[in-house]
Amino acid sequence: MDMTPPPKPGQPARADNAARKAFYDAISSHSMTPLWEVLHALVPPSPTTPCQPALWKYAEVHPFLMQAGQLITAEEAVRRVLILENPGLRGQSCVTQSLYAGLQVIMPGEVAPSHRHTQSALRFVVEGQGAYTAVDGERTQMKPGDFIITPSWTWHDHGHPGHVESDAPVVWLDGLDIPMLRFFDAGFAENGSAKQQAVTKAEGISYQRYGANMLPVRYDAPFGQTSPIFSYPYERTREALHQLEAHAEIDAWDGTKLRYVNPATGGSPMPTMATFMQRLPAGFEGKPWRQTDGAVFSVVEGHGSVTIERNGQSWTFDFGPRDHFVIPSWHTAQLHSQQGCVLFSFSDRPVHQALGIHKEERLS
Ligand code: GTQ
Repeated sequence: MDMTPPPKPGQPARADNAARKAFYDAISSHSMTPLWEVLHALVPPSPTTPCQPALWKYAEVHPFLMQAGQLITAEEAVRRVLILENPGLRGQSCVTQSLYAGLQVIMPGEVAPSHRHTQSALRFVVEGQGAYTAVDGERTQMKPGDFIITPSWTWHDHGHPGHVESDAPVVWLDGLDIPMLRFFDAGFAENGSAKQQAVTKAEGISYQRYGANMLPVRYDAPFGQTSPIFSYPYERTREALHQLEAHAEIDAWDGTKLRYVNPATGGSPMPTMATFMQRLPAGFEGKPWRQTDGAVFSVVEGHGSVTIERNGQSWTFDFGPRDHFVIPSWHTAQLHSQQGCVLFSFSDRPVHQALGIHKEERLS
């Protein structure tokens, strides 16, 4: 005998599973689905990302970059890049849900032809000398550790005029907001009519105009919300961090960490991506933290390790120069370094901040 009490007036009877399934099938053919089956996943108690902690050791990546250099020219490829694809997001060309990262290689004598797109790009130079990138009529040399910006919708080409026989390939990390623009369906792109854009400005002119803690008197934001500084040279960043480490307090979580700024706004260099450089002193045993912005790291100098934890799972990555790793959203991370090291990183933090959803916890 069914002991279930009869439904009270206004309350439906508990449908059995078969009846529910039939109902879901019926509404499915009308492009509808019940919220109550997915509510928990849609509104999780804390971020549940498919993005996984990941490490790319340069010793493993480098031979493939050189092989790519033999397989296809920069001109044919347009951009000869090996995408750093997050193992939890294979097939999506992204390193986190919102960010793209890749290692681009250019050989002496090559040109990566001019184009422009609404996606913003950052270049972080990993290895080699002699290549340049051109934006808006100005070229800048790419030296290891330099952080270079390609603002949204600006013509850009890359080249390596070096001698084919004696000069080495140049490799840099590309960081782009490709997945974000894809999410918003806001991507546009165009190829240039000329392979290389005309050089109309003296090299370094942007840095003199915007990089001396001064701005033109009638400042007109040449790239909208993006920083007018084209290249942030490593020698300046390195010296600042070196002096701060020697003479100022060292943060227990970050070591000595600075963020790159748009000098006109004090905000991030690009509207979608924040960039950072930090130095961990020798013997550093960092405290754990977590933040909603998943971050991509490029190791500049020295060695260390990062321990990452989430829901009882843990990962430890030992890193050295030119290695790359990812700390996903809301994963607890701790940095360690015996000998000291310098780390570049970037994330989508400015978007979290603009939306008022950025969250960071510093644990002890
Ligand atoms: O250099 O313009 O890694 O358009 C991906 C897309 C680099 C670039 C990438 C791009 C570029």
